[in-house]
Amino acid sequence: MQGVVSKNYRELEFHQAVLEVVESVMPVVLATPAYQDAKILERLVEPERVIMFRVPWIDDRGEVQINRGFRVEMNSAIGPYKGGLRFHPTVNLGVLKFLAFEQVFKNSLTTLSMGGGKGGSDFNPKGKSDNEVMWFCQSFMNELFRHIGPETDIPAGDIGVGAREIGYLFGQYKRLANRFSAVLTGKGLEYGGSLIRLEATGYGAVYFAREMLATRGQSVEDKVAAISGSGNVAQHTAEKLLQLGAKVITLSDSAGTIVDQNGIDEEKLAWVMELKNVRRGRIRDYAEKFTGAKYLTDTKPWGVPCDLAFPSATQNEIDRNDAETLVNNGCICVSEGANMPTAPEGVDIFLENKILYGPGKAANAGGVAVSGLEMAQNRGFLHWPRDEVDQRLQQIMHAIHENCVKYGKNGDFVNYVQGANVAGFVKVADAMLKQGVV
Ligand code: NDP
Ligand code: 2IT
Repeated sequence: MQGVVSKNYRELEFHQAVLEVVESVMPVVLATPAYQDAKILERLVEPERVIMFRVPWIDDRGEVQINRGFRVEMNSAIGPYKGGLRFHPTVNLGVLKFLAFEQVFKNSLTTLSMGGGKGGSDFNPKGKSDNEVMWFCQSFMNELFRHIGPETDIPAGDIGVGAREIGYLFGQYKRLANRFSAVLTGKGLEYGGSLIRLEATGYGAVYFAREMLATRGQSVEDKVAAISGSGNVAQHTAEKLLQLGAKVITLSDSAGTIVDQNGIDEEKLAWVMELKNVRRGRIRDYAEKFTGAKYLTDTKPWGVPCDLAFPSATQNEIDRNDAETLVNNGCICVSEGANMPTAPEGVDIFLENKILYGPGKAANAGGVAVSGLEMAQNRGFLHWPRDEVDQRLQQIMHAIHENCVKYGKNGDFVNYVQGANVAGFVKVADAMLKQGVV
């Protein structure tokens, strides 16, 4: 860890992600001399390649703007680099290295053949016109296109990159490469996208919660759920929870939280989707639209009593206090739609209190898993029906849960952090061993 900290100066999120994995897998590494001789851990923390580039573009007023673009190609031991693109002002190399590192183990858990990568830019899509977003995406792809390919590196969406951005990125790739290839996932259904990819991360996080609850003879039905965020993952977590009979009482964005003790039903959720995906508005409007709902400025949802929590916004959104509040208010299950949303001190609280805690690399793996299914369909020139993709997603989330139990069971308690880290690690480490020092 000392080496990681000094060599990756000030990349705090990257240190955090590495430390958590190292703590989990150390007993396995110590028990396996071959891993030590081959310096598997030392190699895992060094990206195979990092690409960093200038993204110049011209805004609607004619002013030149410059952003920074990145792609972190972390590990390709078990498949081509795979992982999303994030467009958000907080994006920097350290954040993308943490996300790429997490992606390596997450993708390993999916049971599919995908290595780990992540990319993005400090571009802020908020308040930009569709044209500005298009110019930016085209300029971003002008450099990225030479580094990606269906057998090399296949990006997808993440924060700030949804259907609109993937469309513009795909269009520019196709134009530059003169090839209609499966180089991105999350594509529109008209041009090679898969049914259920849009919904997959949120649905998967609920399926994972269902698996965890079943180990204690419980179900999602009639439970009260708090969700953070109001983007892709939060919306489809809410949708699946409603289908399974839970009551959803919160959503949020970076400015605050709405609490609706009457429940956010299908109709209200459809309104939120239109607000967020079409009008690109703020969640605070919900409280003005629906009587009985309140808006809490600058507040996260974790103070609202709930049975189930689905952090679905961003990293480190649950600190020690939030975790204590959740547990003290009776929360029995946390399933992470976001990547690393719980700070290490919060994770300790969940584990000490032995609640059902599903870390992001297991609980939100449904998104990238269906990306893998999109790639499989593209390879076969096929388009599977909605039910078939959904069934496969449920099977994958079940398999991930089983694997976490296999490596994380300790007496009658399952430590899903340990389970996910060790299960994800072993497959990648064994592949690296077999491929020699590369
Ligand atoms: P979206 O851009 O669709 O939505 C992001 C949501 O999170 C918005 O409500 C946004 O609020 C909020 N948010 C973003 N940054 C912050 C912040 N710093 N503080 C508070 N709230 C914030 O992204 P997704 O729903 O796709 O992603 C959400 C999380 O899920 C991320 O952690 C992502 O890495 C993870 N994830 C996504 C997958 C996918 O398939 N899309 C797959 C697996 C994980 P605001 O509008 O105010 O910015
Ligand atoms: O964090 C993630 O797993 C994603 N943003 C989805 C990645 C993908 O390639 O679908």
